[in-house]
Amino acid sequence: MAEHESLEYGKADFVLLDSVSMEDFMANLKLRFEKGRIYSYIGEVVVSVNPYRAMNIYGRDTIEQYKGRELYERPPHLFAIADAAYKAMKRRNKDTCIVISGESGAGKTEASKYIMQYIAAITNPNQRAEIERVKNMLLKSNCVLEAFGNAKTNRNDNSSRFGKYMDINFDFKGDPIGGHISNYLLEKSRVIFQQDGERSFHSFYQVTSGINDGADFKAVADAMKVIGFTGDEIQTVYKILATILHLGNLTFGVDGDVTLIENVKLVSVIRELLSTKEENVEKALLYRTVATGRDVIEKQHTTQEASYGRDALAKAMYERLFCWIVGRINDIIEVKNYDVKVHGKNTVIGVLDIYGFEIFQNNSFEQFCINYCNEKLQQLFIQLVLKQEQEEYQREGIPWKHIDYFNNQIIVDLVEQQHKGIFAVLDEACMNVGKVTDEVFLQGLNGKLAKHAHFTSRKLSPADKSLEFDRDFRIRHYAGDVVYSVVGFIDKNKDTLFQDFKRLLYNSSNQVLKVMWPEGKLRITEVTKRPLTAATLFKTSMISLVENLACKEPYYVRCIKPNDVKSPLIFEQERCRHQVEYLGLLENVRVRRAGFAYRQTYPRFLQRYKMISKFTWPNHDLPSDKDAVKKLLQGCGFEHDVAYGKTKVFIRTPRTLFSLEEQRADMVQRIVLFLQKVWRGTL
Ligand code: AOV
Ligand code: MG
Repeated sequence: MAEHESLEYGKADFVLLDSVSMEDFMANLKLRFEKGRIYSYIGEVVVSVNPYRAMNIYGRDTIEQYKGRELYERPPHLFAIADAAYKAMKRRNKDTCIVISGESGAGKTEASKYIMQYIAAITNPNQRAEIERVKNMLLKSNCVLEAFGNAKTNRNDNSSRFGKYMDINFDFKGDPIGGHISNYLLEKSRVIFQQDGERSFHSFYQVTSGINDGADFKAVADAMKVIGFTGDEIQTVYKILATILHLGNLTFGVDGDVTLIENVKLVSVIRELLSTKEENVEKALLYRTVATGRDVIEKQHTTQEASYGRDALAKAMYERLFCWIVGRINDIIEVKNYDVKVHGKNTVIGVLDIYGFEIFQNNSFEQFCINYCNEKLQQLFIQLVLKQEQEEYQREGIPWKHIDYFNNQIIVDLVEQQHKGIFAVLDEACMNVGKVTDEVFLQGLNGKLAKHAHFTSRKLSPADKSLEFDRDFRIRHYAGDVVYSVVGFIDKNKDTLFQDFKRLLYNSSNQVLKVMWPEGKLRITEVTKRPLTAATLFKTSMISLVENLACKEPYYVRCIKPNDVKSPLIFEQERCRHQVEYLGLLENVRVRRAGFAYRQTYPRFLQRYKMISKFTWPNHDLPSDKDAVKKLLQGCGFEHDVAYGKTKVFIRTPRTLFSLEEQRADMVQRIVLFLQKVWRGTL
């Protein structure tokens, strides 16, 4: 295990600690951070601490050091795990994924970019032009998505406000031939409202060319060109941004009982940007078409309704724009049928970079979704790393003392369970025909979740003065307590956009804009289906994300944020300890330490290694494959490092496996030479 690393930097792998207590873990983590060793391992899991300074460890020379090496041959690094995922995919034809988790600002997005850069750097040794083109587009897509999907928050200056999962497809040679991006719930409310000290999405400052953002604007426009966006498309993107900015300045007033737009000049500007008729823009902003029985009438908005409609339009246009950009990138980078024919079956490496767990002064529907997403990923980690592992030892009859951990399934259920989960209660409240308010939703929660250990509200704990009546509920998340304000939950979940706006945009003479709004084709009388709620859509997408990850071979990066002030020097002990605790890292070390790095069924193990022992080569005459494997491993002197289960042999350290591999390679070589001699008759 990276033993060449001097001990003055602490233990490179937490599994090697003399004793596994929180104190020992923290001392090692702190020492390594202070010595500039930001990466460590727990077996094959990378633990990363955000250095908050430029590190000279991502260059070409470092890449060369990791290329094709085994994990424990070099000091811990993201590159090592990227290489491991790549090797597993290439050698064993397996789909793999790299799951990056940690709270907001911990370094997930930076890690995902280094991983992609590494994969790009080690592939396509023959410099095939088509592959270089694909690689370039995959890398450039990051720049575009960050401009439109990231923003400055009080936790992170470049905070991801959407979840991103990217598959990279490889051909049989192991070269990237395409990719696919899935995006999850963009925090679109940011378009119209930001908390104190925060900003809207980077893209808006780039078009208005603020101090730092002017140069970025060019970089993003260039990246879009490289990816293959047309001139018309890029222009439309900036027209949409400008429209949204103008909508933000639009105000409504009344004259008698007529609602009107106060700054009419803006309407002309918007009309021009959207290539629609002036009166259409004005009408869509002030009236709503409603179907009453067989009649269709134009109903005038109150100023309040008009403002609501304006904001909904701004948010929807931005969200639609973002999804359209992702869709266009996918059109271009997607592996085409033709490619599959040329390159044969392909395998993928998926990289997941989502928005991290966050707690703000005021937490709303968006934080609720983001934190639920983090609960789902923690659950996946528990399932794959802590639970299944231990269950397998028990199933195989390996002596095993159960290692306890906090299972957050109870919180996942609290949110997503049918009928009584928070999402279900929210959807139910939104279905009500009568007066639907956020308070009604909170009452629903109080009724259904009164006894839940991870849920509370002022009504349920009257003594808790930190919670407001009719407004707050608190969830005990795996990563900490969060108070959510129900204000806006109903609206955000229903996510209503009047059909008049969709028609307006669909009827634009700008073809790029038109294709973003296909449902604008429908007349009000043809709109019959109630759209799915935001909560239902998000829940469904999270469940399918987890299913997708669970069927791949997972690699983990666990990111830790050392302090709240973005300092490269401060290692806040308590803050870090809390993260180590909730990420379950100590339990991870314990399971790993007591456990085994490698396992294989007896027949398959023999198939691979039988040539290294005279008892098993070419065939064994022992009563069972299990006995044969025992004999083989005894012969090699590895008895101390293995355990024999009912159907599988378990090997504790990777070094033993490595040594078996070396012996095998050696024997294969000798067998080949022997056969050559037999052929030539020179034996
Ligand atoms: P996140 O993705 O985990 O937060 P980022 O990856 O955006 O966090 O990291 C936040 C900031 O920390 C970056 O903008 C860098 O300034 C710094 N940083 C992170 N990793 C490194 C590194 N390896 N080397 C140097 N600086 C680094 V969020 O998206 O908010 O959950 O939602
Ligand atoms: Mg991020």
